[in-house]
Amino acid sequence: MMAGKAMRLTRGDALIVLDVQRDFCAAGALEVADADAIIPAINRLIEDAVAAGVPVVASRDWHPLEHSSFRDFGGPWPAHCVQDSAGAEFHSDLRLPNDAIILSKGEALERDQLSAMNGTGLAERLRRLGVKRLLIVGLALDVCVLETALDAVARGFQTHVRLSGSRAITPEGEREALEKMRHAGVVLEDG
Ligand code: VGL
Ligand code: ZN
Repeated sequence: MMAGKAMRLTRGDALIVLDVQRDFCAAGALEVADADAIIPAINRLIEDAVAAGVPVVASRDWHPLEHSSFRDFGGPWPAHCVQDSAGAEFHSDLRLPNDAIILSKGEALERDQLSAMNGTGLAERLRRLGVKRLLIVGLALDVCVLETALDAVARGFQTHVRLSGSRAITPEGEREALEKMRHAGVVLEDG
């Protein structure tokens, strides 16, 4: 895999932290293996972002109780990140700044919304803030991170994904996601 150099957050950047919620972490309803291990790296990036005056965006998967992505309602996933449930809370070790931009997704009953950059207004909001380059971390690498990164590139952002701040649901999913992102021009940072 081609790996890019780890970028240093500076003016014109934004840090995007995707779905670091209890249901995707240890003992969660849709547990991603080793997810808890990424939290210290993400917290360090948040500190860097705050020090550099860079916006921090945190998305959360935020599903209604009978969401169509849940197995009981014809979807591929076990029920997860149900609105206002404990599993939908951000991991308690995640240290988000008070002025983080919190973005909910997956609220519509009949369709899933895996990308934080499709139908959320995020791209426009970041452009208004003068953001041109994104550093993306979070869960899951082969689902939300993949879809968000591809949308970000399509919307003209220089897009980096830091792999030490992300984990995939499956190894095959990870391989495919890395290939798709690399092909689209996403910088995959292994630092
Ligand atoms: C996600 C599976 C189901 C994600 C959301 O945010 O990566 N994955 N719903
Ligand atoms: Zn979901």
